[in-house]
Amino acid sequence: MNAGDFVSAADWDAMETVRVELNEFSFSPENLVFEAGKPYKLEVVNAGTEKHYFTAEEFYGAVAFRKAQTSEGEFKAPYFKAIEVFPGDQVDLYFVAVIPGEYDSVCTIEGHAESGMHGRITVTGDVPTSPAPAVGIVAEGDWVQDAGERVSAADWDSMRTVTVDMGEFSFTPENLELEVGQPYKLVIVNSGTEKHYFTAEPFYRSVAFRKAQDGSGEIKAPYFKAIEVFPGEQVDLYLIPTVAGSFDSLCTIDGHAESGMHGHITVTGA
Ligand SMILES: [Cu+2]
Repeated sequence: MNAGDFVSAADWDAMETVRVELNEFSFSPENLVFEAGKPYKLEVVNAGTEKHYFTAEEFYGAVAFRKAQTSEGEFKAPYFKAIEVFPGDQVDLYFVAVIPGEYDSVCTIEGHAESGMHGRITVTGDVPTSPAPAVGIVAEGDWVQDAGERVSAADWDSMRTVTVDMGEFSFTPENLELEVGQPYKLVIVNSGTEKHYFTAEPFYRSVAFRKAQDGSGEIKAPYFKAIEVFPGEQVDLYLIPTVAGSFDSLCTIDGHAESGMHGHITVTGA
């Protein structure tokens, strides 16, 4: 719950980089070891020819995430549920290892684990004391708890695509109008020359997320705290609004909101 404290306290200059390669059909290396209290960048590289997952939900719940990063952008979330990497692409996970233990990693695509795509992650050392972890209960998390059911039940063939274009310094359109229960692909394009955020935390907490997707892979999380898109790149958010209301969106980079990078998301319906 206090992942932010670990991320702030960590010495990111001392970050260690660890790489895991996904292949047909193995994780290489099969076993990863991290030390509690230390910051890491885990490069999840798909060196194969098919899409693969690096899923380790219990491990993902035992670390303090700073972000996931691709060549398209950055994703901030309380934790990640699954990471899918496209062939030849890479997703980097930045975190501080927190809770010692043994965790499983697996590719959840049918038949892949059985063919060898599984591994072990060990976090060594003692539970950090300064800061000390405040461990939350996922089932009590302040987000849409039945998102999985809503995503499965939805008719994604009826999905609507809504595009927001970010530039210096505006969101176009400034106002988005969405409906409760309707599946959307929210396309966030950065057609500017600088990095920009599309941050709308209360909105993101109020929707059922299916996934975020970009050219590198797919990222699943209970919700996203912030999405950053690099210049010339694009991130797609697949989601279903569940609550009517009016929400703010903004770019959280210093000075950008004041210069015009803000907007509204209005959700109507039941
Ligand atoms: Cu900006």
